Amino acid sequence: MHAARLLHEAKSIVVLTGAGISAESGLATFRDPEEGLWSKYDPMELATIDAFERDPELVTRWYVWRFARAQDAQPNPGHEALAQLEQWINEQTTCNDDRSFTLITQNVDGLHQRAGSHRVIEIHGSILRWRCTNTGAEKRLDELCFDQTPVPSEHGGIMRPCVVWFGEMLPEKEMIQTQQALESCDLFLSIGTSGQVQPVASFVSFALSNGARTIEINRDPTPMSEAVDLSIMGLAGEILPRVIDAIISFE
Ligand code: BV8
Repeated sequence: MHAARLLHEAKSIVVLTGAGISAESGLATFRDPEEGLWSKYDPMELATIDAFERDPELVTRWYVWRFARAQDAQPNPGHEALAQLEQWINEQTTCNDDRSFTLITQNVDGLHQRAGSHRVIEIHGSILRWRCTNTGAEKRLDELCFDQTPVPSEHGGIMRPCVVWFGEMLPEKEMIQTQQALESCDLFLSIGTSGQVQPVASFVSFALSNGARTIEINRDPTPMSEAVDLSIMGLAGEILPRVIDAIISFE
């Protein structure tokens, strides 16, 4: 498989994932319609500071519901394959064969870490961490009580999820880590993202301009499908395990 050969030869791999990699864990993506209570709400409208300021109770309840779904979900073979790839690269890295692996995710569900991935940059934050709107003091979600929503903080504010909402800047530390990884990568693999949200959607162009080879694995065509070296249409949970098995079989 061509993708496996490119990944096997790469020295510095950057993987970008979007909501599509969690779809086979049963978590709705931003563009596939949700069922039930939340189907009448547009995630693009709810994931904003304006929505939170307008109706903090509704937005808090939405994130509590999304967290409960994420907690009940299990990492799928796509998540597990990426954790296996990171482990394989770490095993290949010796003193004279310096390889690196970086996983940048737009997802806030924590499934990559639960699958065993370690070097994960949560470029849009995480619903597992919440912070006070007054002081920024953070607490883990399991330290909070959601009997009352929005959740009052100990500092006279209310608690919000540590996610990046539309209209908010991306976290500086994660952006610096991302830029460093993109500058040095020789292979960029995009999985399960529609490539609609900036600035993340521009990462592939940045990698291309730095001479990296580029692969996309996605259920549907995206704006990057024409630009990448290899665009593979299909389900991440089916394709990624086959790619990783092929890489390891090259040895
Ligand atoms: C910023 C965290 C600077 C929260 C998210 C006007 C005013 C303000 C800003 C803007 C503006 N106009 C444009 C902008 C910039 C804006 C933006 O890009 N808007 C878009 C809508 C045009 N971006 C921002 O605001 C960013 N900040 O620019 O700061 C600034 C500041 C002020 C003013 C101007 C500029 C912040 C963006 C971050 C928002 N937060 N998430 C939460 O999760 O609740 S975004 C959220 O949506 C996700 O994190 C992700 O990034 C995005 C959803 O995209 P995907 O993950 O790709 O999911 P999607 O459903 O779209 O696609 C899934 C794909 O998977 C599909 O292609 C499908 O085919 C595929 N798939 C499905 N199943 C499978 C599969 N593939 C493989 N296997 C499967 N089984």
